[in-house]
Amino acid sequence: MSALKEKLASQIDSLREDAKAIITACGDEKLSEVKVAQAFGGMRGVTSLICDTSEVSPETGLLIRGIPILELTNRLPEEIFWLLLTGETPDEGQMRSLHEDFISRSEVPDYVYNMLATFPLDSHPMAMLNAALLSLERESVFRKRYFEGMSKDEYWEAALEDGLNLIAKIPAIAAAVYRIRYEKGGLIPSQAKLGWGANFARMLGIDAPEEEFAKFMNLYLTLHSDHEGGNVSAFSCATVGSALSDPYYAVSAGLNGLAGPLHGLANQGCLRFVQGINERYHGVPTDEQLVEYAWETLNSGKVIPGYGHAVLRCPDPRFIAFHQFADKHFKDDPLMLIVDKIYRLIPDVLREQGKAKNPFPNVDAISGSLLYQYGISEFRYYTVMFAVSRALGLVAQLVLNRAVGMPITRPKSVTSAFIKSKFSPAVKV
Ligand code: CMX
Repeated sequence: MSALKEKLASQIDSLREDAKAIITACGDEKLSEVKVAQAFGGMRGVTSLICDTSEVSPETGLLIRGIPILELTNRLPEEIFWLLLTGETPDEGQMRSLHEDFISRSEVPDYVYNMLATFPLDSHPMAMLNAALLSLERESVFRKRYFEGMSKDEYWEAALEDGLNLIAKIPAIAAAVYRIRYEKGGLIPSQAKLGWGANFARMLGIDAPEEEFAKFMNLYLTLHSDHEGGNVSAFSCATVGSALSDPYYAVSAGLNGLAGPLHGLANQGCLRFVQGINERYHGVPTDEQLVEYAWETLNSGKVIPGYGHAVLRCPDPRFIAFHQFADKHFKDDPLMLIVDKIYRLIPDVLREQGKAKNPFPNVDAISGSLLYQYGISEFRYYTVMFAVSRALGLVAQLVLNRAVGMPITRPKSVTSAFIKSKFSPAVKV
């Protein structure tokens, strides 16, 4: 048994007992109420989910198992995965075991690459990634064991098997998407012993200083790994997984949500925004010019990409971590100077406009501009990198949900006619 499975196996009973004890002790307590406006408003502010891997504090941002993300920026993504799943940081032996486990599972079957090669070259890289993950579903241990009659107590083990296989393979698949979609030449063979993030960085074949780019990639993969349970990707993955669709279906569903411009795709929108400013003003604009540009954007009905957040009410610490990295490596680059200026000036513009509840940057305000520094100019690919990282959180949440026996997600809906007749009988239905 791998060290991770052993660790989880030792925790499962108490996880289940805890969940039962909580429901017995306070199952009737209210977490929140739902107003009509919230039912029409994407359930914003409705507290109704359990997620133990991470939480997003509106005032301070992401905490992974209670640890602020800014204290984890020197950790490898594999360590973060262990932490997300078990609530503990792995020791050296446990890390070695996880590393070896990923190496042993990393080979991607040829049919996945063959299928990717048949995609028309105007396909979206996120569609290619998700199609590849779905094609791997034929390998699902969860589905096979479910139909062999696996007991409910074993769901987590089978979900972990699929999840580990998926995580071990996703860097090579994502790198293949990049090289095939953008005609970068042959695939670069995996060297899984380099580590999950460094191997991904290498397989992309980017012309950048290898050690620095690997370091950046590890930071990137750590920062995007998880963001509690209610964001579109996590919630979609949990919902599909709750039907006992296997992890390939569930993770793919989550990553499809990540492809939306209001979620993961905002990173490419933000880089376009920064480049638009650079082009318009032939470099870094004056403060007045930047404010003018922001107002033009807002007045034309567009959002400022990379700013605002459904939960956060502070500068995203993931933005801060990237900002510190940029400061060290790309301090005088014009795009980074613009990113910096936007950070200084845009919050006041958004405050003055008075719509966005959070005028501060989220992680997408800078991540695309950093990728661009390393010569990755294919905007549409950026979300694929986000997806590689987010797979860690999605799998961790999925395994824990199966471990505690979370039932199928099924909130109740009502019709708008019901709402009118119940709360506003004067309004004609
Ligand atoms: N620029 C302009 N207007 C903004 C804005 C921004 N960056 N952020 C929010 N608003 C507007 C909303 O569009 C909304 O306007 P309407 O009332 O006209 O519909 C109003 O402010 C209130 O929105 P909110 O409650 O503050 O924000 P939401 O929870 O509805 O939406 C988010 C959150 C992220 C979708 C929104 O801030 C946004 O569109 N930001 C730009 C896109 C972005 O950066 N997305 C990445 C988010 C990170 C992630 O989850 O991946």
